[in-house]
Amino acid sequence: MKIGIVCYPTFGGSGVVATELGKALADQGHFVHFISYNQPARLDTFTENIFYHEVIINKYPLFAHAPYETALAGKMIDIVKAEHLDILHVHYAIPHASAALMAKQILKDEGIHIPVITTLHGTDITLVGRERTFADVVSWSINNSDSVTAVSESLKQDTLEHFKINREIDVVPNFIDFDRFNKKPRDHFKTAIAPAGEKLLVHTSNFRKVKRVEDVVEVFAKVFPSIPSKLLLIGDGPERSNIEQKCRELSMCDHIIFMGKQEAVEEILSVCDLFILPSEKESFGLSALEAMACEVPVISSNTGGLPEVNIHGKTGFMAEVGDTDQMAKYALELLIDEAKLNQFKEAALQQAELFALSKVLEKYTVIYNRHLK
Ligand code: GMT
Repeated sequence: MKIGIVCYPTFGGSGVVATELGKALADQGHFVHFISYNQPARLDTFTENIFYHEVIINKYPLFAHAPYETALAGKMIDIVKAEHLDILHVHYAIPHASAALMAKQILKDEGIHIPVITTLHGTDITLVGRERTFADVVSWSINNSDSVTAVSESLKQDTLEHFKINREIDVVPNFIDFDRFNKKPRDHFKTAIAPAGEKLLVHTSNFRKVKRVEDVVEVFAKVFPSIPSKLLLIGDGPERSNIEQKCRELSMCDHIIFMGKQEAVEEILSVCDLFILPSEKESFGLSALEAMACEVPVISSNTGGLPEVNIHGKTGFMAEVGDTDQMAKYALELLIDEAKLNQFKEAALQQAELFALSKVLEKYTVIYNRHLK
């Protein structure tokens, strides 16, 4: 198959899932063409059947805002025709789905049929997509795609509840590549970060408001007096200075390490004891799954698709959004009881195995095959 994948090129979850999916499809022998405004962050090695096509918008004095959607549709048309693509798989509804449908319509007028698969990832439905300016376009794009997938049952229900949807949505969960995400023996690294054997709590995200990273700091500040520990914050983003301020207010700066954006996040996860994800909204929580694959239990909020990933009382615990007291209690329950912590670590790995790449890849190829002539 020749597959066009449209995604955001950033470290954000939808871009990561799209890129890893493309790489896995290429491993199976398919030809994969990525279309985006930058080279996807995880597309970092040369593979002979993976191609990257950049969407470039020339500056023009009239453009207060660059017309990305039009440029993207134009690029899709060009690549579908030049590379004889069989399918376009777009990740994140805005503006990828509507741009793909514009491309589809234009190609149809030229006698070319191209099926469009749209994968909904989260904030395209639960946050930004709901804004009045976007909602009707999102509904239309969902209704007119050839297939639509959502990364969790919760996201599917959210979509049906908040948009005018008149079609089926398939749930295809996010996945984990165990070749990369597994617990690695990195004792030297652990000794360097936690020389006195401190417990390591960790959080990774893009530091957007929706992630509530300040709650992570609060949870840590409530755990710290009872157990020698450190907090590792991986990532960066718009809330960084507010988070730093929170660390200062709580006098926790000496025990919290801002690690910035890290490529080899699995190396760091491998030496950690507990992953904290207190998001306001989270359609799936890929970062939690990555932690679990590295045998790190999760303390999360009970929101969106998180209960489908983090099993309360087994792979970690969940508390209501903002309830940092309860999250800290749960964290301590595990951190002070080594046997219980180890039991949760094992269960986290077992749960992550349900989302192994091979199982999920199959679901996408079944959907693609539905639309091939
Ligand atoms: O969570 C983010 O900030 C990134 C965002 C994205 O669209 O890139 O992630 C969303 O998609 C991920 C992959 O499907 C999911 O694992 C995340 O839960 C989801 N984020 C939210 O719903 C807030």
